[in-house]
Amino acid sequence: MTDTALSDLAARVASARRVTVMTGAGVSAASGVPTFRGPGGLWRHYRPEDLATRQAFARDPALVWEWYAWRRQTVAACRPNPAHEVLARWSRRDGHTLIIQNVDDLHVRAGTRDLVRLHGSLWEMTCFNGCERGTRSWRDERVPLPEMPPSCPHCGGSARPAVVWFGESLDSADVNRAFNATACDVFLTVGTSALVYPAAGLVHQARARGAFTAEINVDETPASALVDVSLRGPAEEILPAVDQLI
Ligand code: BV8
Repeated sequence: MTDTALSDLAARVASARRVTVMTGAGVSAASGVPTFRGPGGLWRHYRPEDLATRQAFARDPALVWEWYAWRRQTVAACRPNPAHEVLARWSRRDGHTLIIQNVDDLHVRAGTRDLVRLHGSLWEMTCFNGCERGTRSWRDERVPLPEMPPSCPHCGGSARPAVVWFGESLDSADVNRAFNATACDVFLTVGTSALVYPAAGLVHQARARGAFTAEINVDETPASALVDVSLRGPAEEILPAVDQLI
């Protein structure tokens, strides 16, 4: 990664009226949260896509809840890192939008404003049966959970994590906000493998709408060849470096 690429991105962010950033699991890696596809991404021998589905939960809610309890326990011991902190500061500027795929809420804990949370939160629950009052999510940050698997306080049925599972549609309001944010001057993706849709489609839309597009990732991704500049390195180092130059 050349200094020119770094200063070029900083100059673009500094002069932009509208900046949209989208993050993935890589932004929380330095905080100790396992990514999905990196080392430690596999829980026992299950692929996340095998557990994060309605079918998997219906088949074995105790197993799926054990996985989510493990992730809550892991994240509870983690703190936002410098990447989260830079993006929290940027979120206070006019014209900045942060779109996140992560469900660990570390961006929230870093004090980020107005973020678009596409895939929900590990710390919220809804009723799996969709009972009337249990459709609205409730927050539960207890680690460990006193009751496993947890039940819906309204109908006594199973509670589920308020996350978007594979095969489930995202909240249309979040998708609209994310789509509207692709009308920007700079669209920056940070720490995402750009494999999960519809999130992975946003950089394409931003490019089609004339935005300068950039990527920060330790590895190459399917988006690397598409974006105007791809900065190879850890987000917790590159974002503070860009921020310094603004
Ligand atoms: C849907 C919540 C409508 C749950 C998550 C089009 C084409 C192909 C497939 C589809 C398509 N449209 C829909 C699909 C199906 C599916 C999909 O995309 N499948 C993929 C796997 C091919 N999408 C869906 O099902 C979506 N729903 O489309 O509904 C519909 C309905 C029915 C039928 C059709 C359509 C729902 C998607 C949301 C799923 N829920 N999370 C939970 O967490 O338990 S997704 C979950 O995985 C995360 O939230 C995140 O989004 C994704 C993981 O991706 P990343 O965050 O990028 O993490 P990953 O580990 O992969 O990569 C980390 C990256 O960081 C790496 O590149 C690494 O190099 C880098 N890195 C590591 N360390 C660092 C770093 N970079 C910088 N610094 C570091 N230090």
